[in-house]
Amino acid sequence: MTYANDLKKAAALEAVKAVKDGMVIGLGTGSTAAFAIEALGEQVKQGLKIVAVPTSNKSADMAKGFGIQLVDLEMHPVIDVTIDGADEVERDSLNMIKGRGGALLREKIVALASRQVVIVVDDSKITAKLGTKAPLPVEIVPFGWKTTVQRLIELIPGQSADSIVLRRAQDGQPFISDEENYILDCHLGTINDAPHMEALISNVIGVVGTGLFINIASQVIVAAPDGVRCLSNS
Ligand code: A5P
Repeated sequence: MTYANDLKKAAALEAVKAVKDGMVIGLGTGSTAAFAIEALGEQVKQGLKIVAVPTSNKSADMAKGFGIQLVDLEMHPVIDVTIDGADEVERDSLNMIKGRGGALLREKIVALASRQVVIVVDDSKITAKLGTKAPLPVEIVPFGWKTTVQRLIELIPGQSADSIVLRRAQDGQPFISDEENYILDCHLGTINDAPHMEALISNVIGVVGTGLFINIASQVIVAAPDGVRCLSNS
């Protein structure tokens, strides 16, 4: 295991301490959340009784492999605890950019249905301002996608065709999300007012959701070389 993976695992193991018998758990997506799914799988084998709502087909497959019972939001509209990763976390606000793994839409739906959202990251993800480490993913419907890109370029100051890029799969075809949409990676630079940017982009016709998660994290567990710490707004 690499050192980076050691940190991700340390954060994930701290997060799963919040999980108790009888809970409905939201399962995040990405390499850090995967460590949490694995740890929960081990606890389920030891007798932990939970049901879980996955945020992606990939996490669903992984959870099934570990013997975790999956349910959906129709059966369980309120989730007790969701454990998920992030691409960037703003230190003071705990606002985030998510969606590098393409699961931003389901991740946001699950997070907003959760009483508690525990984010697990290594310390490389912590930033003073969003937009400095990761592009902002924006999920859009495929129909008329170039028109949607043009609207975004016109709407967001300083943007061009080079800064708003259609995500592509390895074969060069457009990347398709689990909800069968396209994803734009928006290289906006520093986002000074994340709530305003979220409102601006969300209002564009064709946009299904953005990777800006505003006031959603309950706590952020950060693993660093000198130990694991918990950031919280409350
Ligand atoms: C998935 O769509 C993302 O939101 C992930 O949660 C995010 O990319 C973090 O992934 P890693 O833990 O692999 O960095």
